[in-house]
Amino acid sequence: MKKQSLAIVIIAMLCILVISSMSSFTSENEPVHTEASTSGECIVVGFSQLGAESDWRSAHTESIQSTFTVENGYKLLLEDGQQKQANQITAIRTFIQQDVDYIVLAPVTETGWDTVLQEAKDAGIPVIIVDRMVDVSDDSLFTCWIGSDFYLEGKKAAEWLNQYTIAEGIDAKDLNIVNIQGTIGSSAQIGRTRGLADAAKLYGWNLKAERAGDFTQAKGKEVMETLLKMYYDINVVYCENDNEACGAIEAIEAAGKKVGSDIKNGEIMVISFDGVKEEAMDYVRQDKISLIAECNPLHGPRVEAIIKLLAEGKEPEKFSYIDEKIYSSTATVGEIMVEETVYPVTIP
Ligand code: GYE
Repeated sequence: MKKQSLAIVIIAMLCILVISSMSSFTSENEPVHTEASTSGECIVVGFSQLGAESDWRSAHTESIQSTFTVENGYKLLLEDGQQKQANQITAIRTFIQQDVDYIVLAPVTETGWDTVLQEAKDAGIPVIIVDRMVDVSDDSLFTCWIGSDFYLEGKKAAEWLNQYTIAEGIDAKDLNIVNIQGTIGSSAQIGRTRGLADAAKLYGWNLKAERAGDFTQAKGKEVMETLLKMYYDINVVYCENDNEACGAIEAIEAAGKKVGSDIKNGEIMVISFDGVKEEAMDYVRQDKISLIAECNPLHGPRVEAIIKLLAEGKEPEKFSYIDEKIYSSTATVGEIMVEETVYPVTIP
């Protein structure tokens, strides 16, 4: 008898808790999809990561994992897309079936997301896009996006090169550049490739080749080996991430050539992106990489802040860009100006 009445009291208290949390929810604008959270359980987040191609990607995954922990009140469902959009689409459909509270998507390429994002929208599940962008006909298919301005990163790298050549008295037409690109069709590739191509056209640099290196060290090395055989006069290698840069350096050194900023004395200059891989930052300290335009992978806390806003019924910014630095091995250029903003050069 005693046990029975205790059980009734506990059930009653639980009901009061659930009802009060539900009413605080419906009092705001549009209630977001948070069934699990309103019943006092963990918030369920489905994260479709595109793969594990680089050190940047590992740091990105780690940032999400260490934010959405059970201790912080979350249940994280993580799916690795292994560079295939089809896998990511399957993951999103599984998250919808599982009725998660939020979907976080790091898309491998920009196009081809309309249908599956419509499905998530129809299911009333907010989708937060991180890192690369999606190119969809209707922006209401996702809640918001957070990441880097990849075109700006490319412009910063190119403007630094322009200032460097001016300071060193190197003629624009003597620059023979090859670009080892990232995953073709990804925002990071599109923006960084454009940043260089625009500058090459504007300043009259020879952009000898653009080849996909898939953001991996192995492919960066392989592509560089091929390019060195095709062009004898390369003096700048623009790598669209640090893993490719490390691979390219292996290839250059194996071919008996020297990497470094001293183009006038025959060194091959390496320019890169990210600044996450320790080996690459060491290469900047050794002047094996001359410039890295930073790309910040620590999205976990930023995504959590967005989820908290949504849970309060508030609207996050549709697009949030992260501020980023440039790192160089040389103090030749003290600062650069891009889009009316001054970026000081950081020497690590
Ligand atoms: O630069 C690269 C990674 O999309 C910003 O993807 C990201 C890029 C990053 O593999 O290292």
